[in-house]
Amino acid sequence: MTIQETAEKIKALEIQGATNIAVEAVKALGKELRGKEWSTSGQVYNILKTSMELLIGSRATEPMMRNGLKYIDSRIHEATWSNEMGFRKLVQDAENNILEIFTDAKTKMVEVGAKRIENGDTVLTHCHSSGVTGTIIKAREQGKDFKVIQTETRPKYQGRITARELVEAGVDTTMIVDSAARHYMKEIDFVLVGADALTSEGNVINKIGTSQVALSAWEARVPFYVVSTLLKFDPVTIHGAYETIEERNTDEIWSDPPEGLKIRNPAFDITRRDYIHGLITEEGIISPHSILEAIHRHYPWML
Ligand code: RUB
Repeated sequence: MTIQETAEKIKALEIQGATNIAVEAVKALGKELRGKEWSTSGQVYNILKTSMELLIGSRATEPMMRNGLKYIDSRIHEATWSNEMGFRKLVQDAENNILEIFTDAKTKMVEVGAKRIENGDTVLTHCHSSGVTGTIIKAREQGKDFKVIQTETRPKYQGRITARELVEAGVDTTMIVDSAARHYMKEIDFVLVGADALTSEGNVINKIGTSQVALSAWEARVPFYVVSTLLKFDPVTIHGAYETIEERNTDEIWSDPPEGLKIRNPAFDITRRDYIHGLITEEGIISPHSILEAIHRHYPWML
């Protein structure tokens, strides 16, 4: 896929979920850099800059994509190369390395998360997170018998992707409308949701509605876990910047509304760390308060 095709698919949610977005963006950047004609390093930096801008602009709230692309960017800026072959190898190595970092982190995180699920549990999830479905499917593969309740996730119904994956894996799965989450909370042992962004304060940004689920879980004393690799951390939040919350086209909510009606369609919301029992990460289950130390330990290149 070209950079343009990848950016369009990301924008249209044909590629969705922070991890899938980051993986496809990294692959598209690698392909573009390896395939383009250039004769000076200045041209290379230009191709790099415009390609990154196009991908990053496709969704505003995706630090894992930005971290992955910046990893390749800094490897290119740090290195010297004398010919096209040397440059292609440099790009291929950087791409392979970051994809390996993504895969290793996710594999470890899923192992940790799967241990948390026990026979007889009922788990609630919201939207579609490959980290959450990976964790649930791993627990199922380990022979555990449990139930999942999952939201349909308006307006784009990503809950259907979750439903398909879980049913295919033989998980006992029940779909509910988003507004029924509070109603079922008394049946839930714990909540598992994914993350698009982790901030320096330990707050989590995920699909719109996540913070309502967190509040109802907190009120009902149900543990609320976020399944996220530390690669979702947004370094600019250390310096005071707020994570941008993407606002999407209102057609997704109502394509022929009455004239004069205002519609808002934020894609994500912020769940404060106070409502989060733990972050299930590649390092283990950690408190949201300790995110910065964990980043220093694992990914100093991100800072
Ligand atoms: C998806 C979403 C997911 C996170 C984490 O929103 O909120 O929970 O992206 O996904 P959208 P993963 O459908 O708008 O992209 O665990 O796969 O990284």
